[in-house]
Amino acid sequence: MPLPEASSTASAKARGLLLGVTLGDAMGAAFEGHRHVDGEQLLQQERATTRLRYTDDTALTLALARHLAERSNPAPIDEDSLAVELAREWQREPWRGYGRGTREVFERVLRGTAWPEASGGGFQGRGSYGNGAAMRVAPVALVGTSPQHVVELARRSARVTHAHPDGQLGAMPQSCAVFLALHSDPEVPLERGRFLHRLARTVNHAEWRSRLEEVRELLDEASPASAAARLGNDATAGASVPLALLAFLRHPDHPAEAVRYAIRAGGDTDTTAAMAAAPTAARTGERGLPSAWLNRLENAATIGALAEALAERVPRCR
Ligand code: F2R
Ligand code: MG
Ligand code: MG
Repeated sequence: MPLPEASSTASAKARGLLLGVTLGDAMGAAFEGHRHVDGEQLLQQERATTRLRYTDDTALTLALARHLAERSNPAPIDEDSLAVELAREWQREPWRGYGRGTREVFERVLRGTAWPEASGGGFQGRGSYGNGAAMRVAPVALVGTSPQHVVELARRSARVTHAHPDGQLGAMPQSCAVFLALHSDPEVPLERGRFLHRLARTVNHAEWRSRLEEVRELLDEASPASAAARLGNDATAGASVPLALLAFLRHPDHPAEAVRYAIRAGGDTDTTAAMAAAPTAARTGERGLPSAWLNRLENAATIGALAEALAERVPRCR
């Protein structure tokens, strides 16, 4: 699957990816924890003119993006540095709404504990299976050279805070979806069954294969509420990444619709909307994002500039 040739396309797609994550997060933040979100509530949020503020999902995505931008292939992740950089990002703006487990990991890292111990010490030594590693993983798709490479980068980026295997596994299909969408041609309809098959083959884990199979079963008809009832919509990786993938696959060429679907499903809305927007906007590029939302977004220029720095690293083909 060749990457479109023009570097302006790589730039537009990278900008779409990072700005899409941020918009999904910021649009969903107002509803995080709501059991149901009706169309009227969502419309009010869309019509508002107030600044759109993002949360921990974006803050950590940008920290990972900066980490990747400062390093070169073939080893773009240094876990010792990444753990400290993520923790410092939390320390800089702790009010962005972080998960309790991740906050505790960051406190330990900033006290000087090495990341394997800091990450492994959470949840009575089981480690976190929260969705915090999956929600921030999208930028690894910009530097990865193949699906296998991307999921390995995802696992390494995840384990500095999420020691539980499911916390790491959640980041793998999410990163792979963003990579495949980034390298897809938006002029050619996405073959959704084939897309899910590639995800399942790359992640190669029985429990996640069955989650992806459930997503396949819901591709054509499920309402957001029934999808949430079947797949889950909470702050764990296993009960949020499948819903986000479904939202993307329901609307692979329309980031705003993917975001609306994820938010209407309720629960961890900032995170599922951010994760749904990442592959969708990586596929369409920035032009797929509503300008009315972008105009309200905090730090949009800085985020766009970071995306352009990473766009230079997107491989031309694989
Ligand atoms: N934390 C929030 N939102 C609530 C507060 C927002 C409020 N508006 C505010 O401003 O304060 N959102 C963010 O957290 C989620 C990402 O979570 P992360 O980083 O993975 O954290 P954590 O705590 O490790 O895991 C999240 C939950 O998963 C469950 N869990 C994880 N591992 C577990 C284990 N081994 N055993 C049992 N439960 C486990 C827990 O319920 C954790 O709280 C995103 O939503 C982000 O937006
Ligand atoms: Mg959040
Ligand atoms: Mg959340």
